[in-house]
Amino acid sequence: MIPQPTAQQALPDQTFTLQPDATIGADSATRTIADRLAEQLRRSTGFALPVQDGAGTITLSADGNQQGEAYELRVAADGVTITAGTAEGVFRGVTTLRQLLPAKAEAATQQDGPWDVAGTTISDAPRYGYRGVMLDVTRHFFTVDQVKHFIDLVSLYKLNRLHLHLSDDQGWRIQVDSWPRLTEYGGSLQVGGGAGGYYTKAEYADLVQYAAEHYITVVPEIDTPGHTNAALASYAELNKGDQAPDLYTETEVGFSSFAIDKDVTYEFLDDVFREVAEQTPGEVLHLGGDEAHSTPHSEYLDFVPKAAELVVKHGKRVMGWHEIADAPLPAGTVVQYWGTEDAKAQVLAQKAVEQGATLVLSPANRAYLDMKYDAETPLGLDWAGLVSVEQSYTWNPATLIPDVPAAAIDGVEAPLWTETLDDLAKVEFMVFPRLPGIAELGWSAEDALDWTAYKDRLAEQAPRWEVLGVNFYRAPEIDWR
Ligand code: TNX
Repeated sequence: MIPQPTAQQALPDQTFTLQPDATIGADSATRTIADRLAEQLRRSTGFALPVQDGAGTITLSADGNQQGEAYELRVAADGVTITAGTAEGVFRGVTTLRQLLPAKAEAATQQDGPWDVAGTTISDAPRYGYRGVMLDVTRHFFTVDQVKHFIDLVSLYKLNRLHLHLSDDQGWRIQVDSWPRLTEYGGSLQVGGGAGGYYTKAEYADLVQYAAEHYITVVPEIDTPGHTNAALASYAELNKGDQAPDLYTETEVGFSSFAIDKDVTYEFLDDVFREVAEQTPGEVLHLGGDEAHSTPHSEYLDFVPKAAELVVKHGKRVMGWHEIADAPLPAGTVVQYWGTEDAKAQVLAQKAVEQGATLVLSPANRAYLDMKYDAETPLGLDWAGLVSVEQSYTWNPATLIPDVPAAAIDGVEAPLWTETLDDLAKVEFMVFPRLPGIAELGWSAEDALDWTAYKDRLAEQAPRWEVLGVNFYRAPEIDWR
């Protein structure tokens, strides 16, 4: 199982077998979760699996006895119960049950039983509240259906944040009514020069809703003041010198910047942040801030507080890449660390914490899913080094950055940049099998983290990915089943 639960005990001689007459019981809070579980198990088992109020063969209940994402799962010969304080906790418990069932339970078509689960009791709760994955939909665009499929896969590992990188040099991917050329023109291309794309407001709302049904909060990122060529190409007035550049479809970074000293820049960001915030039920809006190599540093230090204030004005907490920590930050800011082991990045993380910000850890040499696994990997980049499955798993979020108190760590996030990834099969190849390890670092207790044991649990995921049609990388480090 991944992530490893907090506590698990076997119940000997208590094997549960899902039978054709089984039912699923739910309360009002867990009804939708029960419906989704039933839908999947109907497909694979062919059983009717009616969902009913109260108890069933499998019973889901949010009874208020526990907080947040914690849940209890009991599998015994007479049935399965998942209880939690919240529907979110029940949902996490259902992902555990899905991993306890035979892999063929994930199939899209009817399979033969038996549908056995060994008797067990599990009591589980996460180590960190922020367990994220980032998808860059700018370098290559991914449709709503593709992102939904991505959500299906990542939610299996109890991730609870989907950071969407929505604007960059190569494309602007979310509709903004007050600045329509951002998408009409700025969203038209992608890396390599092919057609890009963008999410209309209705499509984006659908994505946010779909994520919410998987108990995943979307963290939208509008990257500023660098990584902005698509916006600069769409509106000449955002440029120093009022000259719009051409659209950009290559993969250099660090060449673009908003005009820091123009009022229109902040009028623009006020509108953009307002419209994006309106579409964001989550409490955080990410303003980027990375690699602003074409923004003079003194101007960058002026820009960050002004942009941050606009995010706060629209009711959101600021999130940004660690470079923003050089500037004063508003209360409640979340700083995303993407350093390797370089002192400069660590100092910025420390500076963030000294200001009262909290940290989400995405160390590029560990958690970057776009790094090659080894020198032969046909996709990906290698500027942060090669990131084997072991390298991505064997680090401790609590001690990664020296002199940062454990309480300052909100959690972990694995970013996937898509310069070299133009379809979902390539995305899956880079994400699996590394993402489940990052998910485990975010969820499981520190004393449960052990590479040798993890390797075996990871190997057991392969039959599931085969059933699900996931194009995972059969890393030679793992003894795959
Ligand atoms: C750096 S990491 C970037 C991205 C690139 C990525 C490629 C960071 C905050 N910015 O713009 O896509 O490297 O690995």
